[in-house]
Amino acid sequence: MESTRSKLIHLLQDREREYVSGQVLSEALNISRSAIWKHMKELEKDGYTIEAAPRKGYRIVHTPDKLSANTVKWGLETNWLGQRLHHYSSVGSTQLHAHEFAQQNAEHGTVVLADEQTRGRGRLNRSWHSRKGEGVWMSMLLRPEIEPHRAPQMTLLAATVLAEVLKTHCGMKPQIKWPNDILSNGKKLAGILTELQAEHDQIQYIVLGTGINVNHEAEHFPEEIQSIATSVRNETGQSFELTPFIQALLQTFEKRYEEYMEHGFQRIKLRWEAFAYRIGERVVVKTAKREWRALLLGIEPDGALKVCDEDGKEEILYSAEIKW
Ligand code: BT5
Repeated sequence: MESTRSKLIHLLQDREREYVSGQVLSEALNISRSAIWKHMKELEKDGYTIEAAPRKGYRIVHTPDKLSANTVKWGLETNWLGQRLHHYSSVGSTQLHAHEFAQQNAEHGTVVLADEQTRGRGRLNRSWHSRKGEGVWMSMLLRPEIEPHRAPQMTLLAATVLAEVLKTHCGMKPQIKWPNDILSNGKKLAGILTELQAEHDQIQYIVLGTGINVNHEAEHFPEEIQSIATSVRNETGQSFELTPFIQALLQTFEKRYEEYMEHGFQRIKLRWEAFAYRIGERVVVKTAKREWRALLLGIEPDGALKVCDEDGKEEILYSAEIKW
């Protein structure tokens, strides 16, 4: 059902605003004209407005704002990312669904989206607040042919994509705080969670989760994060439709991912540096064992963090948090 429907959308989309006859559609999809009609009724349930004219056929006159697999795929210019897309109104965590799909051999590029997460998660079992309809709560299933030790580069790659789209699509000036935070004016706008499944030195798959606060008003955040969290709307005074924003994210991610696969991390590093937060400044760094003041020197060619302590001793960190 799903793939016929997305083919149907593509056929109508190729001839945007023009009628496509039931005969043409039924031949292209190899289904009866009454089956076409049933699909049109399903699309209407998703919020599409479809005009059916005798002897002319069908055309889509309005694509809904409502998030659904169909609305995201309508007009999505990617080759593989999000071409298999699952949308839910409410889930515990999109990460869990993506892991399940991965274990059922779902394809590279499968995307899981939800309007709301009731148990959204951050790193180290922290929770991620995911209010209904106001943000992008999305997990991508990736099967990159890279060594497992390079997997953290995916987080940095995703961070540059988020920053790039927030800049071009929303006119913002976001900053990336190593490794996985996107900030605006020092407050957290988005977070990334990269989960890896590897065996025998080979990546089985990666589930890359992104949470972006888009249309929240300040008071929509729970009290405990009100002083640290922000949203696109909070920062720009404008609300944004989620569908085109998600499409821009998927399109940009696919482009940058292919660039990374072809040319390696170097180009991503340059982009990352253009958005980097507090490079050359003194910060507090925290690892599992200690917390200390250090100068943030930047990132290494492999994406690791380079800092210098107050005695001038340089250190390269693979896992740490920049506190402030
Ligand atoms: C992250 O963790 O920043 C990763 C967030 C990833 C969320 C996505 S949403 C789609 C997918 N499905 C999931 O279940 N997760 C992924 P971390 O660096 O550990 O930051 C977590 C901390 O950020 C929390 O302890 C809070 O202090 C804060 N926080 C929680 N929700 C927030 C929000 N909506 N906006 C800003 N900060 C938040």
